Amino acid sequence: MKIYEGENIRNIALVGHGDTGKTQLVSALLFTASMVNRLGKVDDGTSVTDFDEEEIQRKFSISVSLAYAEWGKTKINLVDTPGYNIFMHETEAALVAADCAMLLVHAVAGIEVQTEKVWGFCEKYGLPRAIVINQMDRDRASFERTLEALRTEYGRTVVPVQLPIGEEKNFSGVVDLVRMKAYLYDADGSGKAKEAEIPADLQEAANKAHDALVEMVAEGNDKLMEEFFEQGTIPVEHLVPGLRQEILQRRIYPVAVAAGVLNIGSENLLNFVADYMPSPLDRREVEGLDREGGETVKRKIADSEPVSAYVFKTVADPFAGRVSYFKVFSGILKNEANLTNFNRGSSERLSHIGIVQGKTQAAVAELHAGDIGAVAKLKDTLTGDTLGDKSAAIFYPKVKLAEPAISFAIEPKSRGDEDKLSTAIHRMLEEDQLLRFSRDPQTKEFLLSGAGQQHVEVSVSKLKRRFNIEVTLKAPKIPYRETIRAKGDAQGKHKKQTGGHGQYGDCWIKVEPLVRGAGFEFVNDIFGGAIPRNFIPAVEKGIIEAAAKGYLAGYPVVDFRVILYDGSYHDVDSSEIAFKLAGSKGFKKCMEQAKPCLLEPIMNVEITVPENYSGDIMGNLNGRRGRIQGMEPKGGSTVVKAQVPLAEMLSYASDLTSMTQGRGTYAMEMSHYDIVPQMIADKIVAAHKPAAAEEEEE
Ligand SMILES: Nc1nc2c(ncn2[C@@H]2O[C@H](COP(=O)(O)OP(=O)(O)OP(=O)(O)O)[C@@H](O)[C@H]2O)c(=O)[nH]1
Ligand SMILES: [Mg+2]
Repeated sequence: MKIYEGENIRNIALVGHGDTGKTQLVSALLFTASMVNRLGKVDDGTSVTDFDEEEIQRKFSISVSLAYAEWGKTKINLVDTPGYNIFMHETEAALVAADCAMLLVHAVAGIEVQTEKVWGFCEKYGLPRAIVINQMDRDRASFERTLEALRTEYGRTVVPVQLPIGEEKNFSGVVDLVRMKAYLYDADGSGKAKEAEIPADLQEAANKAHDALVEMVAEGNDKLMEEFFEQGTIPVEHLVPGLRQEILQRRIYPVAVAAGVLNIGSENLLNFVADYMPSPLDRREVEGLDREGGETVKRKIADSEPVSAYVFKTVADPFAGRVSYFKVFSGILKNEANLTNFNRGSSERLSHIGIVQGKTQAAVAELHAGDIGAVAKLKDTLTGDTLGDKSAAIFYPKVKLAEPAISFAIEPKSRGDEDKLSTAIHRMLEEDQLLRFSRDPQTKEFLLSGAGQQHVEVSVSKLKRRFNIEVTLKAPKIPYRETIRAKGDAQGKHKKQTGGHGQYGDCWIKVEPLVRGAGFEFVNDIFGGAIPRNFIPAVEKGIIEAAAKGYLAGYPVVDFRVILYDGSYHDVDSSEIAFKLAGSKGFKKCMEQAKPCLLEPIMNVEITVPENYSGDIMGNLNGRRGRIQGMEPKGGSTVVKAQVPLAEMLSYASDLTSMTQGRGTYAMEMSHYDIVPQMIADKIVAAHKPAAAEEEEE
């Protein structure tokens, strides 16, 4: 395997809405560059980067995959990312490894919800980007309409560098607007093009587009502007570096065209990436911290610096074990290197470093600053860790992702699988940063949480396929709470005098409501030793324990204050346990007076949908006891904000998918508890009554 220097490397992430053809285009580019010996197809399950069984079956990308194309003296590292809303956390986490992006836009559908989302990611991470209007061969594909939409949304710096030759079924090649040449593609999908003169019927449009491009490049560069004024144009040898510079500085977003399935445009795209897109060295430096939570320091992206690498992804392979994908930010990483994991203070040996081509890896002797690689079997390195030369510690920032929006209760199908389940799930958690596994302290259920229903389902499917563990998924129990709406005042007395040693504890307590979220407060208002000081914590403990068990339906009682103000004791018979029981009894008696009620968790929900669905979405939310908080347009979409009870949201993902044909996206966040409407509360209480009754009285 050839060794590449940073300036000859391109790290480009393919991003875009689901189904725009990213995975297909990667396979086309790889075939064109002779990296693989056939044109892989997503539809046949033979693409290079959707190799996971789950992806082949579902025909969309679930996780980020890597590939590389050797093109002339350049190695182009291709990062294929998912465009499906619930897997966008994968996409975001991998963008750290990219230095630029290829944003795919569907030639029929135009700008879609996730187009906006990934545009936002590119802004956030400062990535120069090229836009590819893809699937130009489809019925109703339109370059002009799509370009117009892009310019309306992202401004006049969105400038074509190519024009399509033909559209829909006549799409057969591209015009390169820099060199003013036409490239006609073979119909056999080889991805190879023949250079030709620009077709006569496109000449005028090409001239106009060329001039517009030249002007745009000149606008950002005084020297080129002068040249442009003097000569009325800019010669190609100046236009190429000028355009490259403008792209790098994000003053121009070039637009190209392609059809991945037919492999049209691939050669031009590979050339474009090699000639115009930035190398990792163009960033010059990268920021990190000198220690966790410490000061910001900068590291030059150069071979001459001490070696450092950031792990941006971990794959749990049932055979190879843990595989870590990393980017070398500085220095030269040699095979067999011993590096320090700064985050964990441990040392790691990187045996058999390699570069990744879909599901396979090729060994390399070394990787230079800016390159991307992989290594298996690191001891304790996980995603987000920095490895490097012991003498030059640096901590690259971890990517902060959104929190899971939905949880399901899971249970292994066969009883003996509990231990196996937890081991397997922990390997999957290493791989998927948004997946969470926890045990609800209240309901005792095991919970698997993710970005959406399908995310959790895919994880369950992986558990079965990779680790041979079958689980059942259930909607989780909703973590209701109980509270009080009025004051209460009562005595709790525990007295037993049966033979020998008796038990005696006696307290008078008041309860009163507190504001939402206040939790529990205990006030000791005992004067004159009515209860000896050493027994007071026992009273409090008795109340806390009783409150945790709930009064109405077995959910913890929250947001109330207890004031212990009187009591009595017995010199011999009083004990901690007696006062605990007294506290618990006092609390229950107070509850009788305090108008107890149920509280339910309310989520803040933000839903982004194509404009024409917003009416349906609002109607549906109203039906779910939702309160609409606001609605605003964003691109061609509408963002609806609402507060909706969690209980009503469990089945929402699938509803939303069917309402919007899979194009919707939403985020949820638990925001507060509010009182459950009486009718629903009655049902919940009724459902819990028998269980609650059993526990009564000690
Ligand atoms: N007609 C036509 N179909 C295409 C083209 N590119 C991709 N497709 C089809 O569009 C569908 C989606 O392609 P993918 O490559 O999986 O799209 P993606 O952008 O990777 O989708 P996600 O992984 O879900 O984000 C598949 O059925 C492809 O065969 C194209 O250029 N022309
Ligand atoms: Mg894909």
